[in-house]
Amino acid sequence: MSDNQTDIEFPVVPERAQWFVHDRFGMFIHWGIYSAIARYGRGGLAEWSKSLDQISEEHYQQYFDTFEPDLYDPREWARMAKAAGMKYAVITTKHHDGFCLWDTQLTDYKAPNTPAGRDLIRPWVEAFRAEGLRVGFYYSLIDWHHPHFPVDGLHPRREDTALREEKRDMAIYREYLSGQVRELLTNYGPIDVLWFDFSYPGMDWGWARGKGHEDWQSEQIVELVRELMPDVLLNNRLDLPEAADFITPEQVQPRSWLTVNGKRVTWEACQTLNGSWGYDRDNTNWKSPDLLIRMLIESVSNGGNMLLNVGPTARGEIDVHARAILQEVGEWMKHHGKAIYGTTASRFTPPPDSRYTQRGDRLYLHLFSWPMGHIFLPGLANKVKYARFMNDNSALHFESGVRAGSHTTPTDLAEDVLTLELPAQRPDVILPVVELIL
Ligand code: H79
Repeated sequence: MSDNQTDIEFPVVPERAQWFVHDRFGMFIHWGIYSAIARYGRGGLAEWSKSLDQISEEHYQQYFDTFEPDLYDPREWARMAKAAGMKYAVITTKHHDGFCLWDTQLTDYKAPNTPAGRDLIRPWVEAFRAEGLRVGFYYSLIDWHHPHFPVDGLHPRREDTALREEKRDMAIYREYLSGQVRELLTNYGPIDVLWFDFSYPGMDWGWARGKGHEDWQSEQIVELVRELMPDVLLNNRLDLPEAADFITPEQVQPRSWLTVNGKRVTWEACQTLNGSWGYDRDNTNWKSPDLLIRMLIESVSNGGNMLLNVGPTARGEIDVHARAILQEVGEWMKHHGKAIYGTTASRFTPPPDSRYTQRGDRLYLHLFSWPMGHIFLPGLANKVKYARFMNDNSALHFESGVRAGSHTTPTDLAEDVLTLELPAQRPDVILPVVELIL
């Protein structure tokens, strides 16, 4: 195309999801009694320890009996999330081990019965709302504790299970599941996101197969959810694509706008700081703030969100490493948040080693590398009114066309190029961004 605009068809975002595609950046929180195991599991999934290490119910009980999160201060978590530039948060109300952080009436396997002695979700919701953040509940469909959750290949200690497989009745578990969803959507005020995890009908162990929408009876869950909270955003892990408000690539970084049946959809990449969701003491695979910021930009420049996880310790703290990373990300977001919030993919094609995000007449050029002297922006000749760095609003000079005397000019540069001059000194920020006013 002559103006170098690619032919992006932007999906129509339903009213209830508009805040979500505006806010772009959220905090995922994985916290439970597995946080005390803190063990570098296979694949780094410390929260999977019970299954990965085949821990018996009896052995696992010690983490329940000693759960003493004396430093738990959700207001501090909320302040950290906000300072990092995050606009919403999603917490594990129950993970696969079946332990519940709230005061559910449907099981004794809950925080109030540990030394914690109270509902840990209520103050969390209050704290995050008080900081102006939207709140979401993660809820595990999988449950390795419930006596009627049918045993499969992911289940720990198959031979240990109190109720033999043939005595397990999925209908009883389904009642429990919907009862808990009802509690979560009834007792904590309006909830913005409901994040179910996960369906696995493709997994087949011969003697058992993974569970999907027929097992959960997902249609009924969706019906209940919509009756109780019409505007809550539902993720796509109920194995019922048509009910999903957004899709959830996990620990992968999409590099194009994700589609379902050929149509662009709302999506959110969930990512870890170090490969583990639950706190993982001996894990040192920390991603740098620089990499995390690139991942965020990669998501937003392709029309997606990023949900970045922290795994608080069993004392209830976000540990020093995670805290330091969040602080640096927040420092960048303070200056560059305008290039993230309310922006999406651009129709313009960015030059090599850079990305565009755009909101109306504001086009943001994220410079993943630092070219010498100038950079050519295809398709932008005579389209830019003003250009500046975001960190200090310092103006940048530009010219339509290829600037005379720029020796690196490739011969095939189109006439519609804009030459943007860059100083020799790269701005002292993790990742420099130029704001172009069209
Ligand atoms: O809650 C976090 C994870 O614990 C959960 N989803 C995020 C948000 C999750 N982890 N892995 N999965 C979902 C996908 C399943 C991966 C598996 Fe495996 C591959 C299950 C069996 C093979 C990893 C390796 C877990 C067990 C063995």
